[in-house]
Amino acid sequence: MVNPVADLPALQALGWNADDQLQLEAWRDLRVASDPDEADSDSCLARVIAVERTGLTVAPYLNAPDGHVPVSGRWFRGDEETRPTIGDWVVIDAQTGMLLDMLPRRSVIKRVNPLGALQLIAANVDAALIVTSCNADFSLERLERYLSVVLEANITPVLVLTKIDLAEDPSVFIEALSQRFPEIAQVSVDALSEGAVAALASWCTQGQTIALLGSSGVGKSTLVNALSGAAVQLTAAIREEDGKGRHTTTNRSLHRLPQGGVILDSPGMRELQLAEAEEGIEELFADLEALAATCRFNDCSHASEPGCAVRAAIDSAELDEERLRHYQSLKAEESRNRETLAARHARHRAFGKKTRAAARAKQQSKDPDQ
Ligand SMILES: Nc1nc2c(ncn2[C@@H]2O[C@H](COP(=O)(O)OP(=O)(O)OP(=O)(O)O)[C@@H](O)[C@H]2O)c(=O)[nH]1
Ligand SMILES: [Mg+2]
Ligand SMILES: [Zn+2]
Repeated sequence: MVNPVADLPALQALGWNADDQLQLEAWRDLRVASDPDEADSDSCLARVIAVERTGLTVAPYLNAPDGHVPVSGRWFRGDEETRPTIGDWVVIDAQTGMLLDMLPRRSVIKRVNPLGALQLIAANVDAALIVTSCNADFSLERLERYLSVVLEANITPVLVLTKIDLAEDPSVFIEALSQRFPEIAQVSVDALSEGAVAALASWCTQGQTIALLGSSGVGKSTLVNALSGAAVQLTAAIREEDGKGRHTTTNRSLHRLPQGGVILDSPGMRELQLAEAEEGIEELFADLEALAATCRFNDCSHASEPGCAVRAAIDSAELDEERLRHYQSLKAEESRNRETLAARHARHRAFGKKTRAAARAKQQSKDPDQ
């Protein structure tokens, strides 16, 4: 049975915390209930630090020197949500080094990828640094997307504004953020300066897993390097012509920080299409939701209905009309994507059933006694 006490310092160096311990206990209760022999098995815990086509890289490195854990087909056949992703805690057979199981996640960041499929970005994250810079990347609408996804996952969001040294007047950006997102923690930095480390230190302590999210070129890897005190990630100048990044980082990776936490660097995203984020949107627009609840009609579209509290708030300049538009379009996108994903999922399952039935039929025709 997994006994994390023996490995505790190694696990803690990878971000293991009290919440992970609770997840382990929940998993253990389930396993022992379904298979009492499990209590005697020889297995250990590790964290997924990279995902490859043929398997996973985990740490601590166990008996495989490079930490590579081959993964049997069963893990890759299933739904995206049941496959291990970066940040997952997995149970490994101490003898064979094979993947046995995965602990239930305490948080997961997901999106719909450009091909329209669900993609997990990271699991078991405590704080997400949503990075934007004082240039053309800056978009309140984009930040609302990231915030909806992060709040949905019960992860603490932190808005990080970089390149304040390059802006003529950074206070314009800083104020726009605090005005639009008064409840969300916010820091503004020159990511190349010493000050960046101090500004982010409180989120990077022992037991914390931090994920960096944002477009290409905003300075995510620069922040990893600043916090690490070493050039662990490649960075590159953005394009002169349009200020866009060059997609320098191409793989997700997890790094230990001298402050005790671990940080996930990820490739800049061209767009963050919402997967499941209904509650995240509702949390981000809680004031609007509360207003809408006082409209005369339950199904008020806040267009021209009588007794519309949202319209009244816009008319009295209490509410910015742009926020209503963003809210409505995020809600519509979210429900559209949810329906598409559900349909995809159903097709996928039906296809799996059909191929299994065909394989069985083939087997039976070979073996007439069956
Ligand atoms: N002056 C200044 N330059 C910065 C700052 N942050 C990042 N940069 C520069 O911006 C460029 C892009 O930074 P990266 O860290 O590579 O950006 P990234 O977000 O990791 O980009 P991808 O890996 O493509 O997603 C580099 O040339 C950095 O040196 C900042 O706060 N001030
Ligand atoms: Mg990068
Ligand atoms: Zn209304």
